[in-house]
Parts: sequence; structure tokens; C-alpha cells
Amino acid sequence: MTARYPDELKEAVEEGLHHHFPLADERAAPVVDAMRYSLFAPGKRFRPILTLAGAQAVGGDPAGAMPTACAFEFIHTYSLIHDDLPALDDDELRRGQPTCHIKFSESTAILAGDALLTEAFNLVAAVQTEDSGPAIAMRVLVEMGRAAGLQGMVGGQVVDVATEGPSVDRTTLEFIHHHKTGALIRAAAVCGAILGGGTDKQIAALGRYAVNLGLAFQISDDILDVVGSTDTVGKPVGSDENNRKTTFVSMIGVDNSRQAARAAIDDAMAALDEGDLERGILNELAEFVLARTS
Ligand code: GRG
Repeated sequence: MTARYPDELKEAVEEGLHHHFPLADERAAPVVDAMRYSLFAPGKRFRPILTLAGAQAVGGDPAGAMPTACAFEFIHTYSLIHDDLPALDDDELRRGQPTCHIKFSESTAILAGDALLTEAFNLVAAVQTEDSGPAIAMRVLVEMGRAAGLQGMVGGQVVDVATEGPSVDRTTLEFIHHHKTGALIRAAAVCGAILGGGTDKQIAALGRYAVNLGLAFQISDDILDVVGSTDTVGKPVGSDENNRKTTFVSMIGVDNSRQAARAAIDDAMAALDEGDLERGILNELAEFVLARTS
């Protein structure tokens, strides 16, 4: 199956990232270079696209959500940089190029990640507040903070690190996925709907869509680690097995994993109908997740 990817939104995000890249004193150049290197490496821009699509799905203007969309990509890039560090996954290839600490140094990579995370919140607090007003921007900041911190990505990473080696049960695996990957994906979509002026019902429905999309995204990542190629994925495949990690594939096999991803996508699409949301791009993203090769 060849799924269409929303390239027009991806291009808009690329422009947005250049536009909203933070200004810095030239003495910070070594870290700024590392931030640029990782941020402008070829990524799918999945989370910021979801923010723009979320705004559009509730009838809002996607352009009005661009600062927040970019902030989500800053946070995502920080997580990749830090996750690749020797103290965590110790990876040497990301987005088809040497990881940040290999290209620069460990200390530079740590600071580049720290700066991207912090600048994400600055961007929303300053620029999005100016565009959307303090009440809306504050709602975005709360969602973003929850998704990035202990109740989300960092919390999921803690459990992931703590359970390395021994096999984990399905409940624990789903906890890790929902927090480590799903929380940011959910928040990216929900913030788009908030910025687009969605109703509470629409925002909740979009949240359910994105939780399921995030689960399917992670299951497909597990599948790609077994059946994908390093060239298209842009990072080493087979690493889950080499690191003896429990994944959906190691737990239930490739075919059942594909079925689990399909079931999650079916639930995601049902949520869209429930919330009277425009399917358009959200449908494309769901089809992409099922068919992805990168
Ligand atoms: C808090 C340090 C820290 C880490 C959090 C999210 C995370 C844990 C680490 C990121 C690394 C990782 C392999 C996460 C699993 C989720 C995932 C599939 C990430 C890759 O996202 P894509 O496919 O990547 O959207 P691109 O490069 O396209 O943006």
C-alpha cells in the first residue's frame, strides 16, 4: 500500500522551523550548530504536522498553530538527541546521519537537547501567546509540559530504562509506549485543536484519535525494526533484538502486531466520527502509519 503523506504541511513546517529557530549570542554557536544539525536533519515532522492538522480538523487556521507545531518538533528532537547518548541508547546513526554526540561531543549534545526543550516552551510562551492570547497559550503550555515531563515522555523513558533486559508484560509495554511516544503525539494533536478553537468534545475526540495513532505508530516502529532497512529507516534496524528489548513483535509476532496496529487505527478513525472532525489529513496520517517504511 502506498499512503500519501501531507507534504504541503511538511513543507510549511520546514519553513516554520527556520522562521522560529531561536536567536542566540554568537558565543553559543557550538551548541546552536548542534541544534541546527539535529533539528534540520531529515525527519518526518509527524508531530508538528499533527498540530496543524488538529487545528484544521476543527475548522481553524493551521498557520495560527505554527509556533506550537515547531515547539513540538523542538521537544521531539531534544528527546532523540538525549535518547541517543551513551548513557541511554548509545546510538551512532539518527535520521540518516551520525548522532549529535558523535558529530559534536557528548557535552554539546546534552546542551543542544536542553536548549531545544527550553526554547520550545519559550516559543509558546512568547510567540504563541502574542498570536493566540494568554489563556489559550497557557492551555497549550500545560498540555505540552504534561506530555514532555514525568506524566509523559520522561515518565515512559524511566520505566523503559528500569525494565531493560528482563521481558515485560503487555500492560507495562503499553504503559511505556503510551507515555514515551504516545503522550507527545497526543498533545501535539490536542494543542492543534485547542489553537484551532475546537469544542471540548472535539478536543477529547482528537485526543482519543491521537492516543491510538501514537500506539499504532510505535507498533509500526517495532515492526520496522525487524522488517525495515537501515537506508529507509535512517537508524540501525535490529537494535531491539540486539538490545534484548521487549517489543510488540517479540511479544506477539509480526502478523499479530500488524493486526494490533490496524485495530488501533480503526479506533482512531471511530474517534474522528464521534467528534465530528474533518477526516482529511488525519486520515492520511493514519494510513501512513499503517504503511510506513521510515
Ligand atoms: C526524555 C531523553 C528522553 C527520552 C524520551 C521519546 C524518547 C524517550 C526517545 C526518542 C527515541 C525513540 C526511539 C522513541 C520512540 C519513538 C519514536 C518512534 C521516535 C522516532 O520518531 P520519528 O519516527 O522520527 O517521528 P523522525 O526522525 O521522523 O522525526
